Amino acid sequence: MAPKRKPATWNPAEIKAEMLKRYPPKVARRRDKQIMINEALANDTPEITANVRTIPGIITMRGCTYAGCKGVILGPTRDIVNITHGPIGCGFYSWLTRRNQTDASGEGDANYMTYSFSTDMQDKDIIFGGEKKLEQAIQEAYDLFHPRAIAVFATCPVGLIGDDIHAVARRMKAKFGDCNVFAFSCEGYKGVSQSAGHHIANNQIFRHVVGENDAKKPGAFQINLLGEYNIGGDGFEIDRILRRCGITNIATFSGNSTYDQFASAHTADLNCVMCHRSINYVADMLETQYGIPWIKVNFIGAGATAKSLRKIAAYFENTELTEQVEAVIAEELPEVEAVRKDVRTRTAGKTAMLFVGGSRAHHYQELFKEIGMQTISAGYEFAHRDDYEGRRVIPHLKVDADSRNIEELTVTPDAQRFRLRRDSEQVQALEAAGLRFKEYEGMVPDMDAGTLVIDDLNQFEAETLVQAFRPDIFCAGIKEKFSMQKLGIPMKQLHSYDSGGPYAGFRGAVNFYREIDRLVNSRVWGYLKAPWQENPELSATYVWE
Ligand code: CFM
Repeated sequence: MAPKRKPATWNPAEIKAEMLKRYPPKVARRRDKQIMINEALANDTPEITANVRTIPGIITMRGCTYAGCKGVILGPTRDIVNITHGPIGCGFYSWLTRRNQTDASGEGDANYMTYSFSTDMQDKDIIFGGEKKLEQAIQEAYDLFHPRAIAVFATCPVGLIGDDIHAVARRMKAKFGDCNVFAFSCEGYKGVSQSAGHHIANNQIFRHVVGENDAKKPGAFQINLLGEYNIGGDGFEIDRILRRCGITNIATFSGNSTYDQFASAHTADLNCVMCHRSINYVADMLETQYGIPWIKVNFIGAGATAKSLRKIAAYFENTELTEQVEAVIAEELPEVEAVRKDVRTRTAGKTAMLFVGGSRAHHYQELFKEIGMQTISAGYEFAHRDDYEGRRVIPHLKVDADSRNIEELTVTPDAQRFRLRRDSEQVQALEAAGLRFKEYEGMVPDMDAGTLVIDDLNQFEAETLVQAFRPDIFCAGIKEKFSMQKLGIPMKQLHSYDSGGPYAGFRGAVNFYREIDRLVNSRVWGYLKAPWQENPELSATYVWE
C-alpha cells in the first residue's frame, strides 16, 4: 500500500496569512488584494484585484503581450503568413508550442503554421532601424507563397527603436494588390500580460479582415464560435457536434480557422463566446457594427455542452433544430454517462486546484464536478475582474495607465451592412424565456464558500498551497508541471493538455474523466520522496580532501 497522504490541516485564512507573512510589507499589501477567500459579503460576490502588474522579483506564471497576440489569437490560423519582426528567439520559441491543431487536408489548402517566419533582427537593425529588413521579409514571403494575407508582429525592440511597422504593411499591401498585409503593435511589454495581446489582436483582425467577404455562405443556423482555439483537437470535436445538430459554424476565432472565415464572420446570425477573456472585444464590435448578438457558451463538460447546444437552439426558435439538438444529446450522452458513473466511484471526494490563463480555471471545474471532485483553489493568470466576478463589474473597473496603453476602437453601425438580427422585443422575449445575452457570470460565483481564489499565482504561493492542502491534482502549465510533481502531486497541464485531448464536447469529456481517473488514482505519487526530504542540506567535499 502506498503511504497515506497527510490530510489538510490548514484553513484558508491561515494559509493566506502564511503566504503574506513571507513578503515585504508593500508586496504583502498588494498581494493581499489578489488572494481572496470566497465568502459572500453582504450577498455580493467578493472583490478581487486583477489585471495589474506582476511585482518584480516574483516568479509569475504569466506570458507576454506578444504571446497573447501572435501565439494565442493569430497562431491557430493556417493561411496567414505570420512574421515576427524581432530577434530570432521570439519567433522561434512561439513556434508550434501551443498544440493548436488544424486540418489542411482539403484540396489546395495552405498551411503556414509549420514555418517559423522572422526578420531575425541583428545589432545593426537595432541601431539603424529594421524597416528595410521587414520590407524584404514581407516581399520574400509573398514571392515564395503568394498567401492571402501576411501579418507582422512587433517584439520589444521594435517598439523601443520605433520602427513604423504599420507604414511598411500599408506600403506592401498597396504594392501587391492581392495580399492583405497588416501589423500588430504587440510588443511584449505593451501590457501587464498576454491579455493585452488579445485586445490588440482583436482590434486589428476586426479592422483589417472582418467584413472583407460579403458572400453569403451556405447552411442554416449560422453562428461564429469565438474563443475556441482547437487545442488538442477541441475544435474538431465541437464542430463534429455542431454539424450533427445542423448548426453552421461560419468562423471560429481562431481554432482551425482560415483568413476567409474571419473575413466572413460578419455574415453570421449569432456569436457564441467560449473564452470570454481573449475574444470578448470582437463579440462586442461585431454586435455594434453589424447587429449580431452574443451569448456565452461552454463546451468543456458534457453537461455544459448540452446546455450550450440548447442555448443556441433557443436563440433560433426553430422546432426542427430544437428536436435535432435534443436527439443528438440523447444519442451522445449515454456513453458519456456510463464512463462518468464508473470513474466517479474512484474520484468522488477528491480535490483539485486549477491555475490557468483566463478561462479554463473556470470551465474545467465543470468536468471535475461531473466526477465528484471539488475545486478547493483556483485562479487565472491574466484575467480581468469580470472573468472572476461577472460582467456586471465592468462599469466599475479602474482604467489605469497600463490599460490606457491599449487602443480602444471606436466602432459604429455599418451604413450598409448593419442588420439587427433580433430587435429589442425579440431579445426581451428570449431573455424572458431564460436566454441571456452579453452575459458572463465569472468563476467566483461557481466556487464553493471558503475556497481560495488567487490571481496571478506565483511559484512560492503555489508550493505553499500545495504543501498545506495536498490536493489530489494540480492543473496549470509547463512552467509548474515539474515543480508540482516533485512535491508528489499529480499534475495535469490544462494549456497544452500534455499530449492528450480533445477534452471539449462529449467525446472530450470521456477522455478527461479517464485521464483524471488514471492520474489521481496512480499510487506512484505516494511513494515519492525527494532526496532533500531526508537530507535537507546539501554537503560535499573536494575530491582531494
Ligand atoms: Fe482563452 Fe485559451 Fe484561456 Fe487564453 Fe492562453 Fe490557451 Fe489558456 Mo494557455 S485563449 S484565456 S491566452 S482559453 S494559451 S487556449 S490555455 S493561457 S486558459
